[in-house]
Amino acid sequence: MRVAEAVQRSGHVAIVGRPSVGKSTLLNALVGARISITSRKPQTTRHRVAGIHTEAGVQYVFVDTPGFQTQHASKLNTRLARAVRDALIDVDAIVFVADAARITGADRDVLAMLPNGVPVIAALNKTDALANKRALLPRIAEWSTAREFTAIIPISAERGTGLPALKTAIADLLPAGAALYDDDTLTDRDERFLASEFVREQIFRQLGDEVPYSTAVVIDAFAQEGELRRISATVLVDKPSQRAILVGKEGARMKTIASHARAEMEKLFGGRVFLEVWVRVKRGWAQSDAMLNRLGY
Ligand SMILES: Nc1nc2c(ncn2[C@@H]2O[C@H](COP(=O)(O)OP(=O)(O)O)[C@@H](O)[C@H]2O)c(=O)[nH]1
Ligand SMILES: [Mg+2]
Repeated sequence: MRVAEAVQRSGHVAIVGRPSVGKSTLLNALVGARISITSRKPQTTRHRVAGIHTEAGVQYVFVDTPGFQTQHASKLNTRLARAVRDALIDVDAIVFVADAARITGADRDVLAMLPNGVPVIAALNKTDALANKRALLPRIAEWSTAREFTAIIPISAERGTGLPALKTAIADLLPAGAALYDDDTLTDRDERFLASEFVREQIFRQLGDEVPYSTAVVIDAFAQEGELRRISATVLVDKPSQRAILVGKEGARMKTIASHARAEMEKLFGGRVFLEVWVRVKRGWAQSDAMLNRLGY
């Protein structure tokens, strides 16, 4: 554990925005570790995950949220929408993330759902992808009429641009108070949860459009033997055809998924991981309250 600096300010900061604007990438960049999974597909994030960052007398507890759901209606998505609303209760500040290149109706819908009385900072992300940086100024002007933001800050979560300015703006909004977590704690989630997320992340990254939304991951066993972690996971799918896609020809796709997930686990956990992944058909899991409870949604 690092020598504790005296924390004088601490608080919870929700990261919100429509799907795929880079909320989870931003959380990871702010924390300096990959704890929240990311992919090009909307709705990769399904759980509330807190990422904790302690620096210069300030402890930030960033809360990543699932994107507001529109497609794929199911009991699962009802629960995700509730998780987003719950994440906004009792936060000291909100970072509203939007794509610096465009403002969409979905952005405005998210903005309309934010509670009054909590200060909101707008972070205009992916500035690295802007062909013309001058396009930012009219966008900032446009956003400044959409709501009273404490600050509007252009950032690139992927490159780290603008993040010191964002942190400073957030720190100004946090109340005086002692640390809420040890200052070497990175997340409120345990390794078992993070392991299941890394498997899900690869499913989202390695597969086509539809199958990932029909999957969930259960950790059946998690044992630590010295520096080695032995992890056994099951991927639930809805139909046999999805299992075939996930497993791939002679198991090749599942092998890729498992080896990438294992590499991410080893990086975060800092020790070797032995990972086995099974695939099981469990019809209707996304509509089953009992299953959703067991999965922690
Ligand atoms: N070019 C660029 N892409 C980004 C940036 N931040 C996130 N992305 C990409 O946007 C996609 C969605 O990111 P993710 O963090 O999963 O979005 P979320 O759904 O809002 O959590 C991923 O492919 C990221 O790599 C950025 O600063 N620049
Ligand atoms: Mg996300």
